[in-house]
Amino acid sequence: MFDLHYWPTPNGKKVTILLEECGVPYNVVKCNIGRGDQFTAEFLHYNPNHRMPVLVDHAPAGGGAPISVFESGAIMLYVAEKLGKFYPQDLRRKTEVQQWLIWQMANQGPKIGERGHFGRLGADKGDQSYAIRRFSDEANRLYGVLNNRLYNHRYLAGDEYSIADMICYPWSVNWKAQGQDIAEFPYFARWLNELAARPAVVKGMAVGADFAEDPATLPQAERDRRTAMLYNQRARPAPAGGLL
Ligand SMILES: N[C@@H](CCC(=O)N[C@@H](CS)C(=O)NCC(=O)O)C(=O)O
Repeated sequence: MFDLHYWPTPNGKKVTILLEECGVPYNVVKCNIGRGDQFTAEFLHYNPNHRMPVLVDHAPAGGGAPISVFESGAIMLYVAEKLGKFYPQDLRRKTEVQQWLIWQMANQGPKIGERGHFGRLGADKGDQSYAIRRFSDEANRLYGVLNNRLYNHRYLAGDEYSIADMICYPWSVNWKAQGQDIAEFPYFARWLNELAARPAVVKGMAVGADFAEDPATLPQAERDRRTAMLYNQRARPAPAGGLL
C-alpha cells in the first residue's frame, strides 16, 4: 500500500493521475502546505527539501522497511517501474520517457511555477512587469516545445501514453491563467483534450478538491504567520554535532 503525502497542486496531481491510471489503492495523507505541514519533523524525515508530494511504499519489492520517495519525477519513475506500467523498459523507449519527464521537472514546472508566483503578487510587492513578461515568454516557449513535439507524435514519448504525458498534464491545463492562447498550439490542444477525456486523469485531478481552506475564515495572526512562513524561505540551520 502506498501513502501519498499530498495537497491538490499540479505537482501532487501528477502522482494521483498515475496511481489512478494504474488502478492501485493508495492512502492520501493530507500535507497542508498553506498551514506548514511540510515543515513537521515527520515530513522533514521523508523530504529534507520540505515540499510535497512524498510517497511512502509500505510493501517495497524485496520486502524490508518502507521506502519513501520525494520529488514528483522520482515518484513517477518509482511507481511506474514497480508496477511495470506506462514506462517501457527497452533502451530507446525508456530514454524517450526519461527525457520528457526530466524536461518537465527542469523546465515546465519551475518556469510556469514562477509565472504563477509573480502573477499572484499584490501591488504592495512592487512592479512585477519584468518578471511576469519573462516567465510568460518562457511559458510560451515551453508550450511551443510541447506543440512541436506533438505535431508528429501522438504522445510525448512517441506512440504510447506514458508517465511523460501524465507528469506534464497538470502543469498544462492552466494555459489561460498563464497568459497563453491555445489557438497558437493546435497539436498541444489535441493532446490536452485527449488526456482530459481519460477517466483516470479526471479522477486524479479531482483528488483533494475538497481540501481547500478559505483564508478569510482564518484569524489575522494565523494569516500573517502563514505568509511569513511561505514567502522568503531561507536555509534551515543543520542540527549541532554533525560530521565536520
Ligand atoms: N520539484 C518538486 C517540487 C515540489 C513543490 O514545489 N511542491 C510545492 C507544492 S506544488 C510545495 O510543497 N510547496 C511548499 C512550500 O512552498 O513551502 C517536485 O516536483 O516534487
